[in-house]
Amino acid sequence: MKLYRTSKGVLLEFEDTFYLVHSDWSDLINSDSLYQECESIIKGGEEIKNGKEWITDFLMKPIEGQEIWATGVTYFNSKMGRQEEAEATGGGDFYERVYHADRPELFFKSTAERAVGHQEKVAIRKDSTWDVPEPELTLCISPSGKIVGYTIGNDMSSRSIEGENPLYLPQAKTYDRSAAIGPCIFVTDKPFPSDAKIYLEISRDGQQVFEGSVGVDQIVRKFEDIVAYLYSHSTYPKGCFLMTGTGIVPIQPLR
Ligand code: DO4
Ligand code: MG
Repeated sequence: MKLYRTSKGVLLEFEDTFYLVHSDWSDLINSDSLYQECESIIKGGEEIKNGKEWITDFLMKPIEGQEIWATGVTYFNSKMGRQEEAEATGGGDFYERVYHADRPELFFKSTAERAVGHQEKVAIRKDSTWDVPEPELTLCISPSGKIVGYTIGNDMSSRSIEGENPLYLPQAKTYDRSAAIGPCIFVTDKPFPSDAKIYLEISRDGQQVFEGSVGVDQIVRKFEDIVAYLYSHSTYPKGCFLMTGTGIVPIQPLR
């Protein structure tokens, strides 16, 4: 089941049919029983015939006041890429250590206001010479710490700033339009499909300059463990989104 936030109202898509949802977006995605609520919306049967048009023409980012957090170095590829680049500046060891440690890397990524939605433009810093998109499975987490849904996130990163010194990470990661999220929230009562794959294609002027893919089963941590660290000494009254790290690392600066 997929939930979309549009300027005409909230829509639930199930088996190619769209249903109107009468709840406020944040109240809805903050519910610990989101899956059951979606089931009753379908039973209610208020179908919207031109739902496809709503999600094409009136789509909004699926986030209102939630914070976006991110974890990293959760895939071997990310650990290796960053380790190599930080070796020159003496920071390589941190990535090796965090990859194996109990405590995950967690960093604040974005407020809802700074983030953009599906097919909106992200930004590249003017003071950066190497920039990559990081396509990441993103968890939608309720205020109680329950994972209620999933979406797609782009953790845009300045690799040149991050590579210069790990202490520059907040500047490499957090700036206006550095996070993209959406298009929808995928709701399931089963564990996230372990055979799901993430694909990335980068094109310049219509020419493909990079493509890559990774299976989400390559993540070395359990989602619940990362969420436990995130929620251990912080509250999220409006819920929160958590990007789960990238496994696709373009190695060359692309021009
Ligand atoms: O430690 C740097 C950031 C890691 C990251 O964003 C990722 O692995 O996705
Ligand atoms: Mg990342």
